[in-house]
Amino acid sequence: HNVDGSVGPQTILKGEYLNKAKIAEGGKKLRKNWTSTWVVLCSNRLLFYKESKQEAVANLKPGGKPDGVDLCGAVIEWTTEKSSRKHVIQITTSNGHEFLLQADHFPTISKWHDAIKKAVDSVSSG
Ligand code: I3S
Repeated sequence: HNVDGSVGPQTILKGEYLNKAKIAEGGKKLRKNWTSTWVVLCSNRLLFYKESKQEAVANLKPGGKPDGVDLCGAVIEWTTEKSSRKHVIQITTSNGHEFLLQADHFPTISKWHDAIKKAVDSVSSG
């Protein structure tokens, strides 16, 4: 799945499709809606695209402005309570947005968990 989803020199983990659900915005609970999202990790941000760069090119569309999450001060944790799905991680941003990310293949989501945690730790410590 590691086609070139690179978005610049800051990219530290290339795009991959993960299931994403936003469950709170600014501390306010939202109705959960799982969607397959192309996720790219940069040093201080997690970006969500509707489609991979390859597909955007194939569809002759610009990449579009992605949804993004500021990782500074964010908390990332495994959760078994927020979903009946397996292999779910929760990201809570400093401004109270909450996201779930999930993949059926455990090694996939585990790799993203570890990479996001590293990014959070390094961007939050200074
Ligand atoms: O936490 P919830 O409310 O049980 O999440 C489920 C709902 O989002 C459901 O949609 P509806 O509210 O339209 O029924 C989804 O279809 C389910 O996938 C959600 O539960 P899981 O356990 O899959 O996260």
